[in-house]
Amino acid sequence: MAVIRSYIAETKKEAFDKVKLDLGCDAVIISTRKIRRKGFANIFKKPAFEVTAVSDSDTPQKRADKPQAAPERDRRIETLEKKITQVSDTVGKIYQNIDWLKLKQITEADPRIQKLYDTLVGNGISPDGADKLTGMVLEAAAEDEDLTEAMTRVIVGVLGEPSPISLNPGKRKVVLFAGPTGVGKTTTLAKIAAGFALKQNIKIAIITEDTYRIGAVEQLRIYADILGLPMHVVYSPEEFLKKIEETSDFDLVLVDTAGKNTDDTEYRKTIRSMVKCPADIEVHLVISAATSAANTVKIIDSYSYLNDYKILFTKLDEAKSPGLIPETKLFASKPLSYVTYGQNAASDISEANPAEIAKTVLGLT
Ligand SMILES: Nc1nc2c(ncn2[C@@H]2O[C@H](COP(=O)(O)OP(=O)(O)OP(=O)(O)O)[C@@H](O)[C@H]2O)c(=O)[nH]1
Ligand SMILES: [Mg+2]
Repeated sequence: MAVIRSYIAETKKEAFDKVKLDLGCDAVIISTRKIRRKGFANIFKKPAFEVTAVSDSDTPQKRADKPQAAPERDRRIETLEKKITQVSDTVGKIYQNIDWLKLKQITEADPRIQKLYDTLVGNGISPDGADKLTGMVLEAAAEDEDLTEAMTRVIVGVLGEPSPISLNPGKRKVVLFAGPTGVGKTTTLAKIAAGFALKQNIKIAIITEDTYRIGAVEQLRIYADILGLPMHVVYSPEEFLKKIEETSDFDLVLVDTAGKNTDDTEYRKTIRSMVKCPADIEVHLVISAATSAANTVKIIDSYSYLNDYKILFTKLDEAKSPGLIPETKLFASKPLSYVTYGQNAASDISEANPAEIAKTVLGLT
């Protein structure tokens, strides 16, 4: 019975050698072609060669070519032959299961995917992040779809639905800003307070537990005075609870926290006890967009003790690109709230806009 098998190798010669080894010198080559191996890791590799050959299994070359040998050697060769046949059968099965249509798309998409990858990396996404995003595009892109459009769609999807502060009439909302030192927690709180105070007729109060840094209370008091808002300083979780009770008739209570190393166990304890208070507290984790991806992973890790929070990116004006935002969203499932891009207290803040972020990251703006 005739046997038809395919062999894949880096070069044509290697593929021919495999044919000879497995089917013998009598095997007839019926096709050779360049292929790309499946798997995203192989996209940028050189194409491989696939050679398909046919042979009469009743007259294996192996036996004809074989020099007369001792029975022991024959036995070992036979075992080896069996093993090779098994391996080549397995390879054949794998080959049959390859999604050729997908592979064709990948092959055709190569230069465009490479270009997208370069753009992402050039705009602050790590090689790993760019790998993930381009991989997602290959999965998500419809046939003939423009890949930049598909990538925009993928990034918008990764960024998810933004979740800025929303107020329910008659229900007070407490919003707490946490995050590493100097990222802009206090300034952002003032920006948000200003935005709500100017646009809506609502009662706002400010609470700060940042009695740690010199000048922190004064800094916030200046903002509170300008906006005409009451401000309370608390020195312990108990005092915080008391103030939360006292501000129950407010619409929005904004809480500032001290900037400390996020690994600081005391800081963790403080935030945890504040969040545990009976009022429903919405935490916004403030991260500077100029932070490195590696440090952001650490920051997100150090907040894993909180079930729920939103991520707020500051200092986009200081970052080369908003690449850190989709990068972060690849490993942190929390929703985005706001982005800030300057030191002006009343402006330089807006709700996170996924389409805009995606366009900037793709160099389309
Ligand atoms: N360029 C730029 N600077 C900002 C932005 N937001 C805040 N800043 C500046 O960053 C510095 C620190 O801001 P703060 O609001 O004090 O930061 P913080 O997180 O409260 O700091 P700590 O309380 O000390 O942890 C200030 O000089 C702010 O003006 C921003 O979006 N862009
Ligand atoms: Mg502060």
